[in-house]
Amino acid sequence: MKIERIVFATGNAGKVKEIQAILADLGMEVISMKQAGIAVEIEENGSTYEENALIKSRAVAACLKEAGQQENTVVMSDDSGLEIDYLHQEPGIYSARYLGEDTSYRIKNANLLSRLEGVEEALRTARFVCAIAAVLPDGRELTSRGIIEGRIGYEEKGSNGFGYDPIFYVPEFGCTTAELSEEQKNQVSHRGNALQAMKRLLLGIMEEQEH
Ligand code: ITT
Repeated sequence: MKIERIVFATGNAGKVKEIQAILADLGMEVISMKQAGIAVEIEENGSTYEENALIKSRAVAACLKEAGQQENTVVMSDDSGLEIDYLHQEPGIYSARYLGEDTSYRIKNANLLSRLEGVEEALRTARFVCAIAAVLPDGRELTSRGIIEGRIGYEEKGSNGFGYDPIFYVPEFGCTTAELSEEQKNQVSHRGNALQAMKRLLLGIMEEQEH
């Protein structure tokens, strides 16, 4: 089985940018589902990040198959979220839908900051979680997970990244993930960790097929 192309089942432009950078060293074509000409509404009704990621990858793999375009192609997707301990791991798997899918992150971030008003630093712990799911050309499925631990800051800071980055403070760096360069964020992020693990799984499988 040859793998020459990765189609990413995501409509989130912020993710696509990070994913293409993290997977660049595989030397494969990495494109979004939109770039592959696929537009499909996917209902993310799983109860875990892994389940939702598999739902997205399976849906796009089925579309590619129908279009006769699945040859040598791996479909991958990312399901991720922000878990705030003080809020009982909210917004979690509902991170994109929190306060409504079309609500700006200015409003979502301001809302979360206000829900943590007066909460002391030690209780502001949070993490970004990312599950990656892959459907291989032969139908096999793989998943991986990555995490980055941090704290919710006291105000929005930084303009890099996307989503909740301006309120996610990483103590080791002394700044938010929106203040890190894309390269720095990808080296330590939930998405970077999950994709590095997925890369190792894929390289193992490609090698296994060669012998
Ligand atoms: P797709 O399902 O099309 O991939 P989505 O944005 O709906 O895009 P998710 O359902 O996985 O994706 O929701 C993930 C949300 O979690 C995302 O929209 C952000 O709000 C948040 N999030 C995940 N990773 C993040 C990161 O690196 N920085 C900031 N926010 C992040």
